[in-house]
Amino acid sequence: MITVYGEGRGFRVVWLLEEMGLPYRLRGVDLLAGVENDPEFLGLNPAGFIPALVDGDATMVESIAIMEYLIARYGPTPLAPAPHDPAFPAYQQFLHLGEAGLAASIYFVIVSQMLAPEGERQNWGARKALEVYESRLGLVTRQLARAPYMAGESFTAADISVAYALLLAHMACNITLEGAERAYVDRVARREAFQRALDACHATRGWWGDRAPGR
Ligand SMILES: N[C@@H](CCC(=O)N[C@@H](CS)C(=O)NCC(=O)O)C(=O)O
Repeated sequence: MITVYGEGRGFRVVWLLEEMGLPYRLRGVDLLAGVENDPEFLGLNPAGFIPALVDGDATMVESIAIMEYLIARYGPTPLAPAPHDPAFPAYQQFLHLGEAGLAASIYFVIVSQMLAPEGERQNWGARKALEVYESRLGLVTRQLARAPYMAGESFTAADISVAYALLLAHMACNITLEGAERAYVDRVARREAFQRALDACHATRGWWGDRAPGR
């Protein structure tokens, strides 16, 4: 049985598992309660961040790497175009841009706003991270002017990567979703697998509340 540890970016992994129809178990990890109180999880990921995945003998971290593993191990799936497919370069680019360009940047804006001591909330690093997020978002906006999804005409795992980052920025940072981005997030969130993932991810659902798309 596949076990996903922790929500946060683990929502991407759960969403992918729902899209692929793979059975899994979600085991919560409460970072706010202090990961040092969760020795079982620290045994899997001594660095203490979520999500982690355990599948038989395989233990992994990094949500995008985990998605690539699941696709390679349990695919093929239409969620990932093959390398010779003309959609593949855009797929690969946006799969990674969703984390490396978008979520990883906005995360430091969020933790600065929510967790930094009062006098350190407005800092150069957080402002730069927001600038990086906004510049990478420009690539998403340009793609949405050309096609309904990140890889073109079909929904793929690149949309799981990018749409999660847009939702994270919206929910945690009040970055308004407008126009094509709003329509895009609403479109992917109407997928049954997204709604099943939201049902499974209690912490995410509790956090997003009524603002969760499709609720
Ligand atoms: N690039 C990683 C980011 C993981 C990450 O930063 N997770 C956050 C919550 S969503 C976390 O665990 N933060 C606590 C920490 O980094 O110590 C991924 O995509 O899985």
